[in-house]
Amino acid sequence: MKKILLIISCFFITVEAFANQPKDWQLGFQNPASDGMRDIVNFHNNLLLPIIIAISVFVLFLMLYACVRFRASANPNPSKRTHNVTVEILWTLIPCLILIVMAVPSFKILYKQDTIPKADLTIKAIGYQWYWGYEYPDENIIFDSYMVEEKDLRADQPRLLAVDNEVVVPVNKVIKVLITANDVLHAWALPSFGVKRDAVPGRINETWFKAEKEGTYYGQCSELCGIKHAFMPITVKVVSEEDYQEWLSEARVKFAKEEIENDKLKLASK
Ligand SMILES: [Cu+2]
Repeated sequence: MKKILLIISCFFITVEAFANQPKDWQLGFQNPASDGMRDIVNFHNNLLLPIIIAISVFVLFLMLYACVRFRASANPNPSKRTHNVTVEILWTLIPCLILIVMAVPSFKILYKQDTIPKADLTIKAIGYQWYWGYEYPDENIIFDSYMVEEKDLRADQPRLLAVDNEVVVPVNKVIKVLITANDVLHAWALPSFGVKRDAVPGRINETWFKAEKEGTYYGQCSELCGIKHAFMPITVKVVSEEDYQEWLSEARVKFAKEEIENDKLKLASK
């Protein structure tokens, strides 16, 4: 009963309550937090869903109609007809037209996602088996981001989604993400931003987002990459410009690239 009430309440609670991460009994997409994701959600809700529902209802009607109208008891002598040119032209043309109607806005969204505006900040995400490494090339920052084990979770951290070192980015800024991998294919995906790109070893893919709301956003590796594929989440913290500058000054010391490289050199020479 409780579950039924919960499902029903899902339809009425404002979207705001479902921000940033997947929820129990969730239907549909996570809340959009960028323009790109809003386009995707609108495209899905206002165009794809109505078409899909209309086709399903129509096919169901045809099936029921055929079952009743042409049942054996009412039709002792079944028709032997095999071809009907008009019907065949129609059932080829109409699906083509439906596909064209869907393709036009779909390509519009794809092209919009593909054109990266002038970036305010560039970050680089590197997929490893099985964690993500991040670099802020202009800030000389580099760090690894591991999932927080269940036993170590803080009360506010979701299971299988929280990481030890989050990516921190300022709100309302164009963030360009360079994505690559070091071993096998991974994919860097953040549903709230409408971002998903393969991380391919030896090649750099790029994407971008502009987060409109402060908050913590969760994503996951979305390319089957091995036994711990499910345990390399992505956490992006969107903060105000001041908080970002504060984080930056700490991170420049804590995650300084030279320090880490020097450490590795020291280890190597030992
Ligand atoms: Cu992966």
